[in-house]
Amino acid sequence: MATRTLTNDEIETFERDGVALVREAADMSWIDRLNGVVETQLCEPSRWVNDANPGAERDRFFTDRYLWRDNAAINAFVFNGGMGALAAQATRSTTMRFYFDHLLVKEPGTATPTPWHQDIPYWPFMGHQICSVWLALTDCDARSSGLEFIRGSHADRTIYKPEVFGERENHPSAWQAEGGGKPVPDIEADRDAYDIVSYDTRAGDALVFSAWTLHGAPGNSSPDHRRAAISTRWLGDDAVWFPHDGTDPTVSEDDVDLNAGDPAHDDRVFPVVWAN
Ligand SMILES: O=C(O)CCC(=O)C(=O)O
Repeated sequence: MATRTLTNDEIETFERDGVALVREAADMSWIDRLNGVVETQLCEPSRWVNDANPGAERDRFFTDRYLWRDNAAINAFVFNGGMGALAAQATRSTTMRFYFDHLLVKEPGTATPTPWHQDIPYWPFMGHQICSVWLALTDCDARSSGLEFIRGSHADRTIYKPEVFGERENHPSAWQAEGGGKPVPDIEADRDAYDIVSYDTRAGDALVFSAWTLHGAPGNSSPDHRRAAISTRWLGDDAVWFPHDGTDPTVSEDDVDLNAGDPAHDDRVFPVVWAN
């Protein structure tokens, strides 16, 4: 299948809402291959795993990330799967560098929500052409942990304090304690006060969203349906290296040839995947 491109309407939606749904962003051969990676990682996770209930077939919120260097399928997807082109179009960036990949799995009967949060404070970057492409690997709706967003929450450039995601044993830094920013408001306590948009997605659909957009997801209350996705993280033209306390330790100051304020021009760590 030819690489999907965004319509003007999808780009304008992304700019206005901070998120856009992209139907049929990846074809089923990618979905099958990536679901194979999910199965493998569930059994043999990387050092960057977060797993609330190892080995369980139910009630398990599992994430693994930064696999692109060692996993051939993820590497192929990053470079050839077309997600970088979507990120570039959405942010109107002339180049798109890759940051990291993130598998997110909720087995049936996983009550744990994904807490409301914004991605930017977790990452050692600053900029507004920074986004994620969350690709559904299974069909999912509100009952099975479909993603929710606060529409337009990227626009006022507020930075929110990081939230804790499940267990954090594999993370050397105490992210929540160290992170700056405003506390995320208690959105669940007053959902009607917010412009919440949620999506039913089919496997192969993607959600492209700004690193500044507040988002979260309910638990997976389906009795028999796994919810799996891969989020790829992307750095556009204006992304600059911004190391600070409490960021994701997968890429730290020791790993890059950059000084604070530099563009993300370390090709070894943040390869250019798309260029106009
Ligand atoms: O899939 C989820 O539950 C959370 C996804 C997310 O927060 C992200 O991709 O940034």
